This record gives sequence, structure tokens and C-alpha cells, in this order.
Amino acid sequence: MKRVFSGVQPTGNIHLGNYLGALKQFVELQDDHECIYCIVDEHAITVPQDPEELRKHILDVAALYMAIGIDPKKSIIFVQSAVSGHAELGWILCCSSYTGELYRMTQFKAKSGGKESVGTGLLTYPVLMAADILLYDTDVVPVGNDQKQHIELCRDIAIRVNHRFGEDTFVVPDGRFMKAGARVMALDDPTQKMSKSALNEHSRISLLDQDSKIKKSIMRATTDSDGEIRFDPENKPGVSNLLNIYSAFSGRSVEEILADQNWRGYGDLKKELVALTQEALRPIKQNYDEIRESDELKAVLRDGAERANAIAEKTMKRVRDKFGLGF
Ligand code: ATP
Ligand code: LTN
Repeated sequence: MKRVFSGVQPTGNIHLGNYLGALKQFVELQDDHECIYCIVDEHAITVPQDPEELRKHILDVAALYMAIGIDPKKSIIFVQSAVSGHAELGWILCCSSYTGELYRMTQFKAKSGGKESVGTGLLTYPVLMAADILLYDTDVVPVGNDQKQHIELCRDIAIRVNHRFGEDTFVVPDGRFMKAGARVMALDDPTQKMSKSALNEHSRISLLDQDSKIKKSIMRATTDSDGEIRFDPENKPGVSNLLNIYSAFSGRSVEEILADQNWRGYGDLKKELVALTQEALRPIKQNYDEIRESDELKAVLRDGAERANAIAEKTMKRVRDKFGLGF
């Protein structure tokens, strides 16, 4: 069975972009893959976090994983910092990567924004992500489009190390991207990706939003003034984003949707999208509260860490041996 690994940062406000780009794939892959899903708390501290908030958000994401349908009997769910191999392999891979390739990462350029004092962790973050993936001999990494460049870097590092120490050092993974949900844009500004940290709460729909908030955010989503419903991300980013979300939730292609619709204007498209989104998120909200409050949650994470650690330690023994570390 092929192995799947992916992670989400516990930084609050898990939104439709995270769900349609990544989380929905996590659930789909469970039945015919060996899946490992991580809560990447060590990634979260690349920017300052309040310790109490971070601890809470770790459990929030774990509960959300289970509320969307990740089954701990089928998949491993665990917290990154509970398995020390991530940090250890992260360091080893830092020594097999180049500063030039890290400075070229689009996400680093965007997040550092020309500032003088930028955290070193923001620069080396993609190397820790590569370590996460390579630690588990991962074949497939389900993620959103924004992570494409980081997956490429992970492959480059794996191929480079394999070239030096042998093809049996690392499995070279592939990214897996959704057709419709891979890049969900902000509702208030469809030229930017939907993000957890944007100040305007109507720029995103969080998975636990109430029906009234979902309605408000979609009905006020930015479109354009020509009134024509057409899929054209370049010239009509707002309407195209709504059609993409519609397609991701309905499981139908945008072409199919456009062929049978009889919407009189953007308002009709938005109303249908409101209903579709409310219906899709309802069961997640219903499951969430019960799981978040249950004692089972921490037991799942403890068991997950043990199972993840057993796999990670095997890889670490092999890697230390190849690099000549230890005695
Ligand atoms: P954000 O930018 O919203 O703060 P993030 O990308 O920094 O989120 P994560 O929580 O780790 O951080 O993302 C989890 C997953 O969600 C990743 O696979 C990422 O590619 C995906 N993702 C994030 N935003 C979007 C989006 N707008 N559309 C599609 N996928 C997304
Ligand atoms: N970098 C990702 C989160 C992430 C990840 C991973 C995804 C950290 N480690 C390993 C897949 C595999 C992000 O910011 N979205």
C-alpha cells in the first residue's frame, strides 16, 4: 500500500481553502493508502505564537481532523513535536540544502517582505517540511497548490541525498493536488489566496462558521460589474472562484455546472453556493464539539505519536548510518 503524509499548522481558523485543497483529500485517501496526518506545531512557531493559544489550537486541529472523517483506526493522527525525528532530520537536511534555493521560495519572499530581521525559521521552514515527508518514506503528499514549490524542493533534496548516499536512502515523493479546490481565493479579494491570517473575517469561511456567517461572507463576495457568469480566472477572478468552490463541493466539473444552470445573475449563483456550503459544513460542526471535549482525543494523539515514532526511528537509524553520525 502506498504511504501518504500531510500536515496542517495549528494556527486557528481552518478554512475552506485548507479543506477543499488538502483536508478533503486526506479523507478520500484513507481507504486505499497508509495515511499519516500530522499537526505541524514546529512549523507554527516560525512566527511568534502564544503558548496557551498554540496548545489549544493543536487540539482544535486534531478534533477537526476527526470531525471531517479521518478515522484514527485507519490513519495515524499525531503532533509533530511528539516525534523528535522531525527536528533531527530537519537539521541533517539543512546541511544538504542551499541557502540560494531557500531564498528563492515564493512563500519566503512573500512572508519576509523585504524586512531586515526575518526569523531564520521562515527561511528554513521548507527543509523541515521536507524532513516531515522523507521521515516516513512517503509516496504521496496531498496539499494545496501553494505548496507545489515546497514539494519540488523536497524532491530535489531527496534526489541529491540519494545520489550521494544511495537510492535506498529516501523515497522520492509526489504531490497530489485537487482539480477544483487546489487554490481557493479570498472572498473579498479574489486575487489573493484565502488565508487564516487575513484581517477581514469575510475574506474566508472557517469550517466551524455558523450558517449566518457563511451566508454573509458569500453574499458579499467580490465579483465584477459585467454580470456574465463565465469561468475566466484571469479576467473574472471573483466569479471563477465561486464556481471553483461550487465545483469542489458538488463534485461536478465547472463545465457541467455551467451547462445546466439557469441563474439570472451572480445573486442566484451565490444563493445556491450558500446552501451547498452550509450543508457540507453542517456534519463537521455537529461532530466537532463532541470530539473536542472527549477524553479520546488525547489518547488518539498519544497512540498516533507512538505509531509515527516507530516508523520515524527506523528511517533515522538508516539516515544516521548513511551520514556516518554516531559511533
Ligand atoms: P494560510 O495561508 O491559510 O495561513 P497555510 O498554507 O499557511 O494556511 P496550513 O494550515 O499548513 O498553512 O495549510 C494546510 C493545507 O491547506 C496545505 O496543504 C495548504 O496547501 C492548503 N491551503 C492553504 N490555503 C489554501 C487555499 N487558499 N486554497 C487551497 N489550499 C490551501
Ligand atoms: N507547509 C505546509 C504545512 C506542512 C506540510 C508538511 C504539508 C508542514 N509539513 C508536510 C505536507 C507535508 C503549509 O504551510 N501549508
